[in-house]
Amino acid sequence: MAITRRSFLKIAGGSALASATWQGFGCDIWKSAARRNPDIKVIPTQCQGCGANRCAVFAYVRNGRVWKIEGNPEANNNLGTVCPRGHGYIHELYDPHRIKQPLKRNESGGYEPISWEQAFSEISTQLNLIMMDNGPQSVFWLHYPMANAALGFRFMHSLGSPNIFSHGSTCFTARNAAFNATCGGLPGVDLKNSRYTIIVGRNPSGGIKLQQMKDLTYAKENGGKIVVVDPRHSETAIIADEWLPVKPGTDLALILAMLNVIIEEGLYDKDFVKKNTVGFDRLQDEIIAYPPEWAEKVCDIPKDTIYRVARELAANKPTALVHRGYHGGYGASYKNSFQTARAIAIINAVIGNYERKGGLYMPLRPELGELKEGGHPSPDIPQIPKADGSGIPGRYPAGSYSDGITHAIPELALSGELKAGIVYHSNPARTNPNPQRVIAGYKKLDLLVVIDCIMSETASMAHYVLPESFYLERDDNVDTVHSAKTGQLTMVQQVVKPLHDTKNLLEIISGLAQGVGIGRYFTFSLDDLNGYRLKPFGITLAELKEKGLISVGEPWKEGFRKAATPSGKIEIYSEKLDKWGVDPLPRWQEPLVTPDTADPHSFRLLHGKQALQTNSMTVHIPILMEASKRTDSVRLLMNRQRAAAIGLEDGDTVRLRSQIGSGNIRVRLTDGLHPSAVWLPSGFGIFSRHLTAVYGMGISYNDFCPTYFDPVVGHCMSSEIIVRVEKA
Ligand SMILES: Nc1nc2c(c(=O)[nH]1)N[C@H]1C(S)=C(S)[C@@H](COP(=O)(O)OP(=O)(O)OC[C@H]3O[C@@H](n4cnc5c(=O)[nH]c(N)nc54)[C@H](O)[C@@H]3O)O[C@H]1N2
Ligand SMILES: Nc1nc2c(c(=O)[nH]1)N[C@H]1C(S)=C(S)[C@@H](COP(=O)(O)OP(=O)(O)OC[C@H]3O[C@@H](n4cnc5c(=O)[nH]c(N)nc54)[C@H](O)[C@@H]3O)O[C@H]1N2
Ligand SMILES: [Mo]
Repeated sequence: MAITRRSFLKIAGGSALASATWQGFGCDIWKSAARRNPDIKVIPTQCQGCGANRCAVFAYVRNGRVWKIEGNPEANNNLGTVCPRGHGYIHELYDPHRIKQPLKRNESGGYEPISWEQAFSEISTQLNLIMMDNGPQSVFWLHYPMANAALGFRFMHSLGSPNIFSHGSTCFTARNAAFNATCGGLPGVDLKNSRYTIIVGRNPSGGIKLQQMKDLTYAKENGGKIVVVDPRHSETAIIADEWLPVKPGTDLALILAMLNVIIEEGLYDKDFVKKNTVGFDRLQDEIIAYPPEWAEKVCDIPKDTIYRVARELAANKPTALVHRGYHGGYGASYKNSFQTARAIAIINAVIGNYERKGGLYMPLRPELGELKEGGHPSPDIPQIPKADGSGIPGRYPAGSYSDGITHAIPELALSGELKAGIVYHSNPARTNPNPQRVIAGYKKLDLLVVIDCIMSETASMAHYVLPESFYLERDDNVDTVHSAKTGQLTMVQQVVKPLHDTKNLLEIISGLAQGVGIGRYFTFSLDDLNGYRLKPFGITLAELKEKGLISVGEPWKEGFRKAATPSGKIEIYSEKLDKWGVDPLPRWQEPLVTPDTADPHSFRLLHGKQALQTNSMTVHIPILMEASKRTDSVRLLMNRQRAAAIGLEDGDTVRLRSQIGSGNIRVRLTDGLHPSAVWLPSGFGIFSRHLTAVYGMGISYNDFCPTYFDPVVGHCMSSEIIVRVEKA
């Protein structure tokens, strides 16, 4: 391991000293003095430095300038903290890269500023022509699903198109579909109270979720054990009691073997299994095929470790859990990711931890009020199947209507099925696999409109670019993202007036709606909409704006009642999957590709989050990029022994080649990585020529990833990449 216990203690000791000195400066006194300063306004809002967590924060404004944000201590997702990306992201407000007015592409490929009126009029004229010739389903909408996602659905449903997409097929759709099939939704994890936590391919310290890190450290301080299963010694592994360096793509074998031990040795929760699950007996029949003796040869974790960890997990039941994961391990990574996630949902059921303290629970999402109750009827859902085949038996049966398959868009554009698209808060040219193919597809569209704050790779291809006001400049939709064991309402609230000629999403959509004949669906203001959303709780918009966060509803109570599955129980065996021709029980399945063991240059290419950057959206922010440079993090991790075998030294530049792409990067050698893989931080590889300061900085795993669709949900299998690595 790269980090020995001694060196870890040294680091930990060092930072304790640093924070003691910081306290000595009287930082808290300074902070409370700042709060009392009448020149300083403190306005609650919601950070948008990543779409995933949307932390509730307080923005500090002096002389009309925002200079910092602080975390809201009551917020479930961040518990008073802000991550480096959140601190860095406020600088985008004043960033010269921002789009300052609507832009139209000219003949020579450059952009010219136009008025909003001209943009709305020309875009709607072109949409009308395209829909007249090809039908409304030839128009698609792609968004990062934020609090305002319902507006995109409303717009598309009013037009009559079902072709709405999120980035899910590149992030989480395997996991979501598996938990939906098993327990009818995506549970939360009570890490704080768990006595024994196994985290498989999730890294809340680098793929940041602040509340989870706080909960993990709390549990650890109180004697809980943490086991991290990751081919890489991740930032979360640093605080774990145990790191299991699994062979990438084989977690399914590990979980099946743990199920084997727990079931064969009778360590499961018999009462819970009997009352609340279906199909346990069929799992019991099949699981004998997967003993730890078999699994160790597949996943590289010794059989004795598998026996011990399985027994320890069961011994702590039901106050124990296997994390529900997110992206890296099985969100959209491998051909077997759907079944890996199913096995993880099932192992939690077998130890009876659903709706138990220290286990899994369904977050208490408050039911927001709807526009239709305010006299604004919803458009009908179009009775046309989605063009990508998601949710259609025989194609991608477990795919979801609301996420779709985002990386199918370029294929559907190339085939002529999709003709026009609006992309909101998403950057598929950089975040989808196989960029050459993505660019070819998006370029073939007759009309591409991108709504962003900067000239992303995708915006740089658009016919029209519409600038949304930055989050600190706008109000947005009331949000429930913080809901966990309590329901919580938050919102993005305007902190300063827009600096440029920009609008919020509702204003942009309403502007387009008039010209395409669906204006009657958009006759409300954002304040109206938020008022309807809040109505069921008897809370006014003014109250929410003042407090920034309000908890609503009854708090969570222990006790499993009913799952939102066809049987009302947790489905260990799934009839529905069987009907679709998908394995109804998790069974071992190889990943799609395997490195060539005879070739010392052959590796699997893995990727992952780094604490300083978000997806493709922050690298151009100078303070964050500077931090990445100072920590020298634009590097490819490689196992030290494997590097030695091909004559590489730390810092050497290597050339990576896959079946679809190539690129150069410096290596960082480590003992903390499974020898079969190399690992790339996922924020770099920016190729928008408009982002001059970071153009060409680093490479992205997408440059190497072929266009794949897994057969169950159509996700992109972003870790099924083999690369040859040679000294450049
Ligand atoms: N700093 C930062 N935080 C973020 C984001 C960001 O861009 N930057 N993005 C947000 C978003 S959109 C998401 S989806 C989440 C993602 O959050 P995570 O899923 O936690 O993040 P990842 O880094 O993608 O993957 C987690 C770990 O999976 C490991 N892994 C890779 N392959 C395998 C495997 O085969 N088996 C196992 N067991 N482990 C494997 C990686 O080494 C990595 O350490 O993070 C969110 N938070
Ligand atoms: N290269 C690369 N590819 C990835 C990943 C990665 O880390 N790196 N991660 C994978 C995962 S886990 C995910 S979730 C997806 C995410 O993929 P995307 O959905 O493409 O998300 P982001 O990369 O976060 O890009 C969001 C875009 O929204 C813009 N934006 C930011 N704030 C606002 C705003 O307030 N309004 C508007 N209108 N636009 C805004 C940003 O400038 C950026 O262009 O990518 C997947 N693919
Ligand atoms: Mo994600």
